Amino acid sequence: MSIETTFSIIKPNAVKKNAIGAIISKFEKNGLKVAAAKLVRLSKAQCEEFYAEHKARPFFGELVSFMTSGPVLLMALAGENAVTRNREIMGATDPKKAAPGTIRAEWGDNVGENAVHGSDSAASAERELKLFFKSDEFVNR
Ligand code: 3AN
Repeated sequence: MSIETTFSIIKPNAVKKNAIGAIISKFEKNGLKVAAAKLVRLSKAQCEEFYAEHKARPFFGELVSFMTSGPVLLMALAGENAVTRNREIMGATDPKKAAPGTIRAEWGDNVGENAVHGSDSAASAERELKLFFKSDEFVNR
């Protein structure tokens, strides 16, 4: 059994829909626990650093502007194979292609405004968690 911690963001469109509770409930029902959480409004600089690998992509400006458009919930999610499990619960990047019952199928609007972010590997999770949480903000339970 491999217990991991991954990084998750409930994006501005899902926060606006008042879906924070319903989305966390999906994670909890599927074996993930919230180990840290904060509701914040990200700055442009924070988003640009977070999405640095997408800097050259044509949608970068749109992505940063959307992610700074309203509050987001930043979370650390812990559980068995948390990185992969979180990606399964989120569904495909494009909500139109996301499997029924996944978060993006239910609350995503389009490929940019797709309700949630989740780290794509253990290495990304480590980098992303460090960007937004200090070590004393995690709770083991
Ligand atoms: P994922 O978040 O599923 O790992 P990536 O890494 O391909 O997907 O994309 C990172 C983020 O960039 C996505 N969450 C999405 O919000 C945004 N994005 C990806 N493709 C597009 C696109 N064609 N137009 C607008 N935003 C996009």
